[in-house]
Amino acid sequence: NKLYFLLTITLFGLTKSLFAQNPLVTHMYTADPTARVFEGKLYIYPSHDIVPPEGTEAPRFCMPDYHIFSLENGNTWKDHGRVLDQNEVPWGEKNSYGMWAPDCIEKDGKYYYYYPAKPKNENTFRRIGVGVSDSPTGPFKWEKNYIKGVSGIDPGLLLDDDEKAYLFFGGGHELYVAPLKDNMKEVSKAPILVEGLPAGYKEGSFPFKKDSTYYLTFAHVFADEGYTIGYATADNPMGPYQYRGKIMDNIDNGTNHHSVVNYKGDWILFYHWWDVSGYNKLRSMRADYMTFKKDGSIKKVKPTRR
Ligand code: FUB
Repeated sequence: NKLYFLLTITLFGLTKSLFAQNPLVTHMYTADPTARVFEGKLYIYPSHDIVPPEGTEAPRFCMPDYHIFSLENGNTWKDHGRVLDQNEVPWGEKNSYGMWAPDCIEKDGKYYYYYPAKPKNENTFRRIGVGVSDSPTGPFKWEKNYIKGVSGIDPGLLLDDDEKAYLFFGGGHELYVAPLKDNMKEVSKAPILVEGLPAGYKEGSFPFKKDSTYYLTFAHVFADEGYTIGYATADNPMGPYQYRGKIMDNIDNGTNHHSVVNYKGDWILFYHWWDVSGYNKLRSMRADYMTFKKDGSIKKVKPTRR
């Protein structure tokens, strides 16, 4: 019995230490990690920060492409390589280094990857494109045009229990939501402003459902504190939402795009910081466990320091 107890404690400790290794990868800079569990396997769809190539006029963030990661053997993050380059976006402006936070969702055995990019021949900040694949790691077949009627950044996808999908997007202090058609490539209704978010809502949104409550997490900026992660809940995916508080205090990171998943029964918050580079435009993805209280509220997450 004593041996069994010791073994259980050890295994529990090992499992719990998976994400204590922060940042998750160090061979490249990764930001805005959207984590997803597909068929029991954990994937991350982050964006990619780089040092601006010589001669490139540095945009605010220098982001040329996307990679996909999966967790292998419970402890190794496999880089599946470049899944989309900025110059392969059919409707995108070349060399704009504007491949910001993406998301990926599965419906009926197909994987849909959503990403923002700067459109060509248009004075619009970002449009959102989509690609489809039979595998969570691609290759994806990229749609020739961006999603009509949608203009913004930070696509966040929700697939409800009734198989209806919703696209959240925005940035610039406003978040919008639109239901998607069954083809997952078009909105079925014009986007509406998400109601009930607090003053200081900044960007990003990660929608998910738990116990019939819809949760939205987002970057929330306080005048005296800077970027934090906040959350709101609703009875309906389209809102109105009610602000519930902070999940993470400011960690002096400049931005805090993140996601939440339930992996093997544990809730995990994926976020980024710049602990490798020392510069907040060269970020590194991280993860820490997150817990819910009985009333559905979320306990604040303290980032693991190495
Ligand atoms: O990484 C580029 C942008 O910064 C993201 O789209 C925002 O959410 C913020 O993290």
